[in-house]
Order: sequence, then C-alpha cells, then structure tokens
Amino acid sequence: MQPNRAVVVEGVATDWQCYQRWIDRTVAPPKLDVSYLKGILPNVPVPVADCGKQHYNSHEKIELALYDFLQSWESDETNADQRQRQRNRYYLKDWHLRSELPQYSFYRTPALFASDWLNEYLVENGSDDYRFVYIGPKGTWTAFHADVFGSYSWSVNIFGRKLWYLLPPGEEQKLLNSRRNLPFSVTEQTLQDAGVVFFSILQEAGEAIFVPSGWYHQVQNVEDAISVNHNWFNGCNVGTIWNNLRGALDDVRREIDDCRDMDNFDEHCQVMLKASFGIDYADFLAIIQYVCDKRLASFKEGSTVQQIDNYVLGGKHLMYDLITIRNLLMEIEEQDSLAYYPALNDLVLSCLKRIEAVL
Ligand SMILES: O=C(O)CCC(=O)C(=O)O
Ligand SMILES: [Fe+2]
Repeated sequence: MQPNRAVVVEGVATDWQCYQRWIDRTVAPPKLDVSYLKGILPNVPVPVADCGKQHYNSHEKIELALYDFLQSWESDETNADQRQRQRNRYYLKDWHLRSELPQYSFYRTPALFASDWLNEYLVENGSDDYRFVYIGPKGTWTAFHADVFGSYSWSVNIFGRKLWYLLPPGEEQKLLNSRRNLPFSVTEQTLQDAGVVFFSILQEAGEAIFVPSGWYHQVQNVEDAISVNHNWFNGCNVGTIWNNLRGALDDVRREIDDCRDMDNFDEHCQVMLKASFGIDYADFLAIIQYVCDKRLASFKEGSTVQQIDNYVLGGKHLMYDLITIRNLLMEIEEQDSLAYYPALNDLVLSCLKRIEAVL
C-alpha cells in the first residue's frame, strides 16, 4: 500500500459463505444459485447500471427489485436473443448489502485490508459505508474511472472472470482530448495507440485485486461475475485523500470566484465541495478525530482497538496510526489550510495536543 502499487492476492475468498453458498459448483458450468439467494435475501430494491446507456462518464443507473434482477439473470437458459440482450445490459452494482443486512456475514474482509479508517468510522457511526456487492452478467462493464476521493479499493471476485485495465497515476493524462476530458471507455488498442503504460489483468474467482490510490481503471465481466468490494483509506494514503480534498476545494473556489464577496462564501464552498467530491472538510476531520481518539483511549487504558470485521489493531500499528495522524495534522497547520474555518482549526489543534501528550 505504501508504494501505491497494484497487487493481485490469491485465495482470499474460498472460505467465504458467499463463495461457498451463492454459487452452485456441483453443476457444469457452475452457476449462481438463484433459488438459494431468494430464500435468504428479501426482495429489496437494488441499484442497477444499464450498460446500454451512457450518463456523463458512467452508465445510467436505475433501480430494480432484487428478484426481478435475478429472474432476468436466469433467462439465460431460454437463449431467446432479445431476452439475452436485455439480460446482458443490467449490472447490479454498488449494492450496500452488508449494511442493509448487517447480521448476514457473507464474507470477512481479508486481513490485508483490515486497516480501513473510512469504514471503521462510518460503520461505527451508523453512516452510509463504502462496502459493495457487484453482480454482473457477461458483457456488463464499469466505465473508465478512478475511485472516489482517490481512495484505495479492493475487489474480490467470487465467481466468473473480470478483465481489468489498470493505469498508474498520471498515465490517464495521455488520453485527454482537446477539451481536456477523459474517455468514457478504453480498449487495449486505444491505450496502446496513446502510448499509455497499463496492466491488463484477468481476475479469477477467489482472487483479490488491490487498486491503489488514483489508478484509473476499467473493468469488464468477461463471464457472469460476482464480486465484493470496499473503498477505503488508512494511514498509508490519508495524505493523498487530504491533498485531493484540498485540490477539490481549490477547484470550487476558482469556479465561483465571482461570488467571493457574498456572505458565508467559505461555507458555500464547503457545501459545493461536499456535493462534488462526496465529503467536506468537516467530514474528513471527523473521521480523523474519531480514529485518533479511539486509538488514544486504548493507548491510555491498555485496551484493544477493534477495526472492521473484528480485527484487532496491533500495538505497533496503533503507534503508526497515531504518528501518521500527527504528521497529517501538523502538515495541515503548516499549510494554514483552515484559516477560513476557525472551528475546524481548533479541532485540529486540540487533537494534536492530545497526541503530543502521549507520544
Ligand atoms: O468490478 C467492477 O465492475 C468495478 C470495480 C471497481 O471499479 C473497483 O473495485 O474499484
Ligand atoms: Fe473502481
């Protein structure tokens, strides 16, 4: 994670409940066990991308009832051309199944990815998380993008195969058009023609892909495929997230510079930052403060820190987290980034004081 390089990790999912039970591997070829899923999951509305329709730089999103989606998945067997085409358009993705059914533990985050400040904070505070399920028939795909905030992502494939194109940060610049827009989709040919350095990875069931911060990627389900994925950040990339957040605020300020003299200009900028980037300064610092105080409390009391999925934070890792947060907050102070936000600046200073008291 620290060198921000992509990694494939094998054999991380074979003991997962979803790996073992969602797929009927007694038939050839193996297939999704739709009747089992209908038996354990309620007929909830699920988010579905229509891969036949472009909406800005991604696919149009609709909502379907889970059982209707699963029904169309099964229509495979009919072989009727039209139904087949319909089936292979709809991609169930970004489904918060884990938070919707918290008592159903169908997987456990691989230990390698257990240090996750974002979901640790969101889950423990009852907020919307970044833990998703993807169920995509062959031919569905995710358009060219980099992940939210510049977060890491891990994606574990539990069924089928996915083809990934992954670009180290900066390589995407070679694809900008004359209006400085990135393409909606890429092919191996367009990447090669543009002289882009990229990795092409065929991900098998049971394998995890670690997508580092700021790596653009495009993903295609070359077979019916099912995956679990988290977006997150931790001590290794929190500085990148902060820099991206700061950059996004700069963009907002530039965008509405002509309104600089209005009342509450700086607060307006934060509202727009949240709308465009997903979080604002207060959200980001609330996560940092929460992670920091949880570790400080355990440091003082000698108790353990629970991370996501009941992983326990080791003593050296705890120190690493605290030192990383101290360095980040000192950098924020040196940059004078919170000059317009005195309440947030006070929060940072008091956090720093609490860390300095124990380090
Ligand atoms: O599997 C997909 O379709 C997309 C996954 C993705 O973009 C990610 O894990 O960051
Ligand atoms: Fe992604």
